[in-house]
Amino acid sequence: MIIDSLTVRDLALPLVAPFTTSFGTQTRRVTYLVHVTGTVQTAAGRVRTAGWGECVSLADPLYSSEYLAGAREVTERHLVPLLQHAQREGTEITAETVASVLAPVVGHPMAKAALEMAVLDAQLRAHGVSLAQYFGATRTHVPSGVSVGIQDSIDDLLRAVGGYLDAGYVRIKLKIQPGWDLEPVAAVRRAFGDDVPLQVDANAAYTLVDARQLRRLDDYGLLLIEQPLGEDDLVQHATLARQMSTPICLDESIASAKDAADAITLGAASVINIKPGRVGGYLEARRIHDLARAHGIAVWCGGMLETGLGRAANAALAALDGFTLPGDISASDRFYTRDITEPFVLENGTIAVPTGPGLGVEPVPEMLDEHAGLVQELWAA
Ligand code: SMG
Ligand code: MG
Repeated sequence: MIIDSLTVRDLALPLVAPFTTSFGTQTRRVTYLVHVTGTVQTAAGRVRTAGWGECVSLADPLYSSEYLAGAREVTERHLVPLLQHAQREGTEITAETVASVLAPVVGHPMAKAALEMAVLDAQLRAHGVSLAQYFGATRTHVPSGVSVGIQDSIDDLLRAVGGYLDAGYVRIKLKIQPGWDLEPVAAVRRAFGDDVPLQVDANAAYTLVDARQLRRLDDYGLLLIEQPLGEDDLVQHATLARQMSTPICLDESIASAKDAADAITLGAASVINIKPGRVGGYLEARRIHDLARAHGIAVWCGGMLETGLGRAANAALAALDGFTLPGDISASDRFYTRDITEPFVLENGTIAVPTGPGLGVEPVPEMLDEHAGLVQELWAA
């Protein structure tokens, strides 16, 4: 496309309830949205178009080294200028070229992914193609799992899990940390039985010294344990994988298709959580899906408390065949009283994959007025 404007807007949405993980508690989702406008050459001629992106970075560098103010800053000072320079020099900015144009900047995958998402949305809207079609995904609905934060008590946990099961979620993920692992898992199994698809996520809260404790989780028939050890601990994850029968799934450790290849080669993961923001965008996410599939490694789509924009894109990605496990793609009301798009709702334990062009959803202007900051122009027409 030929970009003629790019703006960002800060956004802050309150969560329906605090969400606690091993690294901290979120009470609201703060992020920024990217909006890009321009023209695209199509079979029908040159058409005007626009697209939305959403940054999945969290406010503080606790889940990843990337954090929101840094992502916003690198976008303004480095990434958008790279796109402008490339366009001036005659490189067409498309979803397929964004990553290589931005490659000189080291790191900052979430900031890069937000830009790529906006360009991809704009490009597909111009061509009248949905994101799911673009990926080659055929499923119309994706199974919906829910991530349950660390609670103040086992009673609170059982109430939360019971509510989600009643709502129809088809898989439960419990956040764990040292001191909150075996007991909550055992309590959920006791209360809801052995047939509930159940998995845990430690967000890197353990070390290999804890191997004996982690191995005790093998008694509970978990689908997987997600990111027990540190982000950089691929070799140690491989060691742990040989010591326990619960499949190891990596989240924070996988920042690219190359990381996924390394993890598979080392035996550090038998399942991969794919988060497009964490790996620099939906195109790299798609490559990880393809790579994992070729190796017989299961993947599922993770979540970063996305608004309806990111939720729409994640649903489209998860509609690909290789996503064989339910993702963290819950209904909008799991986190938000009111989403910034039309809400995603649970239908028989699934989320419908949008069918409209691009993301297939758009922010409701009234919600932006209420929850977004001023429009900041990073690339003026
Ligand atoms: O969007 O449903 C969601 C959140 C899922 O647990 C979730 N995400 O490590 O997988 C993860 C976490 C990262 C964000 S925690 C604030
Ligand atoms: Mg995780």
